[in-house]
Amino acid sequence: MSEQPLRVNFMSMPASPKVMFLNGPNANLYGLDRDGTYGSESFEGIQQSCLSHAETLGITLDFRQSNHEGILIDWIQEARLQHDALIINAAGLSYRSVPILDALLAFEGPIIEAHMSNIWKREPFRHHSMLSQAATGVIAGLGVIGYRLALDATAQLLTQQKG
Ligand code: DHK
Repeated sequence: MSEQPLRVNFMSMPASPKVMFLNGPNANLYGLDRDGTYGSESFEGIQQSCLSHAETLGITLDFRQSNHEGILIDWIQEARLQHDALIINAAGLSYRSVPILDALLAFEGPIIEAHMSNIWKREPFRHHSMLSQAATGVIAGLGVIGYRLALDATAQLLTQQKG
């Protein structure tokens, strides 16, 4: 079976939609443990890959990382006013942060929750993300491929929303 190319109708997307991609605690350490759960690619490499993929989709991407819950909440509130969609990997905060959930619930555009690892294959405390309740969709277990898929999904959701 031949692979279907991704079709995004750029005509019906907002002119260069703005997407915020938030990364939570310890994401800056990705790649340091080559045999680890998150693969060998550095955080900077992952960021670069997402930025170039976003460019091919016509998306203006704001890719950020913080180890601090309050900063992530401030950024989600900023996105509420300035961005069309949100992609978030809140890392360990996914399982316990009511304030991040509340901030996400106040965001009106599409939200994709992304995890590098398959959280359901790991320890039980990672099996329930509180944030999924606010997410349009969840992608997990595909590493940086999942991040690019999150961008593809966001582009398509924004197209549908417009059309
Ligand atoms: C990243 C983390 O840092 C963990 O705390 C989460 C998530 C999983 C990920 O798979 O990207 O449990």
